[in-house]
Amino acid sequence: MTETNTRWDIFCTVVDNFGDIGVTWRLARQLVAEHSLTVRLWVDDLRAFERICPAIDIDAAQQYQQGVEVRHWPVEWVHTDAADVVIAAFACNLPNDYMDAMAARERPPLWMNLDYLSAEDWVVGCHGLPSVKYKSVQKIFFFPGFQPGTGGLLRERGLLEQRRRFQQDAAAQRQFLQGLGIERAPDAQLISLFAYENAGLDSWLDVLAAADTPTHLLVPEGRILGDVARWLEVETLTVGAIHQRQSLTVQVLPFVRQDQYDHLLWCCDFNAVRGEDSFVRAQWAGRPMLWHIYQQDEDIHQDKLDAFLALYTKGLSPAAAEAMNGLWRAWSAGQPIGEHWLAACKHWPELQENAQAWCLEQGLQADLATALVQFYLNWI
Ligand code: TRH
Repeated sequence: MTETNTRWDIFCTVVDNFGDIGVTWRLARQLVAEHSLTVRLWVDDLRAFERICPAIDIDAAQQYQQGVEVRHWPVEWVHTDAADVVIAAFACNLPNDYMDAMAARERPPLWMNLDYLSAEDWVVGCHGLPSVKYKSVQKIFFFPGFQPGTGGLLRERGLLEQRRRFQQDAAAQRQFLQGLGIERAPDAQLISLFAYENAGLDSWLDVLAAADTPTHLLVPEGRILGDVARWLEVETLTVGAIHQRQSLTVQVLPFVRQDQYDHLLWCCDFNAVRGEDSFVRAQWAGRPMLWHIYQQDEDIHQDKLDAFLALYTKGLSPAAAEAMNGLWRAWSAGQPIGEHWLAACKHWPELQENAQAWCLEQGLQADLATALVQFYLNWI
């Protein structure tokens, strides 16, 4: 369905953390692997990129990774011709010279702003609308989303089938976990924890430690480690550290490649995730989850959280929905979640079914890369 030989440029400025590069790297790879497109990914911070893709050479101005031409976006821009499709991720500003190169093309490129993910209703109405114009080149809003009429979510071809097979294969899971140094006790529930700093963590860990059943908590290196260390009353936590407190085992994991992180999510009974990309990946895992939303000025993230919760909990009984709402809202507000966790545990089978059903429902939508390509084909 694609026009081969179409050239795409994706521009990514790393604002903070790993979501900006996480999303654009995933998209770039998919456009190459599944749509045979020629893709350049311009990134201003190769160090952040290296964390999710260790093969990156942080000193290279140009390199190929998995078929994607990765270009270091230099402070001093060097003139280059504009591509057929130009994606500015998360409203980043393109170099002036590149904008002129877009305008100089005989046929202007399709210029799109790939926006942040939100479940809010207005997204459906704004997806695909014109944004600003530069000379003859019109910019278009492209919104990812959960509802028909949006750009959908990033999802690689065959991902859900691959995930299902892996979750049915106990030996493959054991082998994967052992590769990360994880020995899972047969009766222990496995939880992954990827979050920003969170004052509400203590109460959760208290409850997990005091529980009758064992929990193995896996914490990838990152911003929440300071809170975990404080709760454990240890000075520091480094990769490989394992601590036991009553029923709770806490283990610090290395930051792994994106595909390995997917497998980790697929192994776990419950995943705490954050930001945008890990949030989506936990949904594809089909297991109950908890989202630490990225905090924005004037609490505007609150509307995003409420909008997602309304969609995600629509199939739950009122009691289970209330428990999920309480848990998610408290966690994102940095409030104690111990009691909310216990309330949610009462509805565990229902939460598991809901996670599966939600994943299947979302899997019926066209994935974001395909939607972008289709948008281009409709546009030309
Ligand atoms: O890192 P994040 O918090 O990123 C973002 C940015 O802050 C961004 O500016 C903001 O706009 C956005 O959140 C909402 O969370 P996110 O989006 O989940 O990105 C993390 C990426 O890191 C994701 O691609 C998964 C990947 N990852 C790994 O590859 N290996 C790992 O071990 C872990 C824990 C994550």
